[in-house]
Amino acid sequence: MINNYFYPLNFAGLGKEYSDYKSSFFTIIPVPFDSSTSYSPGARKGPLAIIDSSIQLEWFDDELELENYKLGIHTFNFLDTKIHPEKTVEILEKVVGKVLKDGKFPIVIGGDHSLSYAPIKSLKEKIGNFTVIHFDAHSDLRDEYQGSKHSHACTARRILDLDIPVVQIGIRSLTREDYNFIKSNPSKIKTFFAREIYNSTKDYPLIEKAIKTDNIYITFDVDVFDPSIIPSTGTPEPGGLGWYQVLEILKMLVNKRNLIGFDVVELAPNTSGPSEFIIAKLIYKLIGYITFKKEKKGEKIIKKEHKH
Ligand SMILES: [Mn+2]
Repeated sequence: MINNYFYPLNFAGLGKEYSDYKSSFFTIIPVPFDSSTSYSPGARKGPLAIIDSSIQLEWFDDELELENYKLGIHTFNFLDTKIHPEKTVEILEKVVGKVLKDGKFPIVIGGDHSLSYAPIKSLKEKIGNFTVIHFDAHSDLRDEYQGSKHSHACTARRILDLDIPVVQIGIRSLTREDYNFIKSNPSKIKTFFAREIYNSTKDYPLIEKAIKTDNIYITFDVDVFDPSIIPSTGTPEPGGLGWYQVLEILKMLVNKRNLIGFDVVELAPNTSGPSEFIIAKLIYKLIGYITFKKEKKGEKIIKKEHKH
C-alpha cells in the first residue's frame, strides 16, 4: 500500500479510526493567532509546531500503563485567523459550542492567551457553573492593555467578568493593582504564587480546597513553566514550575474534579529548544489522565489498540 509511506499530520499522528471526528472523544482545535501579543510575537506558530512535534510522541504511557489516545483524538484543520481578531474569537466560540453539543471534549491550542475567552464563554453558556484554573507566570488581570480589553494581559479579568471564579497557579509577575485586586476579591479569585508552591507539594490540598465547584476548566499558559524547560514563549519569567510538579497538579485536578475542557497557549516556537515537543507531551499526558480516570470508573472504552 502506497499509503504506508505517509503519516497523518494530526495530533499524535493517529490513524483514521482514532482520529475521526465522529468516533473521537477529544478534539484538538488549532488556532494560529497572536494578534494581541505585546512583547515578542510568534505564538501563531504554536499549533503547527506542537502538532508536528506530537508525531514523535511514544503512544504508550508508562505512568498510566495506557495508550492515551484510546478514546480518540480528532485534530481539526487550522482555524482561519486571517480575519478581524474579534471575529476569530467569535468563530472559535461557535466551534467549541458545536464540539460540546456533540458530547466531545474541547482542547484549544493557541495562539495567544486572548483566545481562551472563547471556549470559556461557550462552556459558560452550555454548562453554567465551573471554575477556571489558570496556570500562568502572569496574573493577566488588567482591565485594559494597550487600548484593548481583549489583550492577552486581560484574560483572567475577562473571565471574572463572566462571573466565573478563577484559581491561579504559578504567578510571579503582576502589577500592584493586580495584586490589590487579588487581595480584595477573595471570593472570586485565589492566587497561588510560584514562590509559595515552588518545590513543595504541601500546598496541593490548598489548591484543591480553593476550588468550590466540581466542574473545572484549565487555561494553561506555557510560561508557567520555568524558562529552563520552556524558553520558547513571548514573555518568559524566571522561577517557574517544573515538569513533574505541573503533572502532579494536573493529575490531582483531573482526579479530584471534573475537567470539562482545556487550552494551551503562548508557545512561540523557535529552533533553540525542545519546547514544542514538551508541550505536545503535556497535552498527551493530560489526555491520558482523563482517559485513565474514565477507564478506572468503568466507563466503556470500546476501541482496540493500534500499532505505530
Ligand atoms: Mn503569561
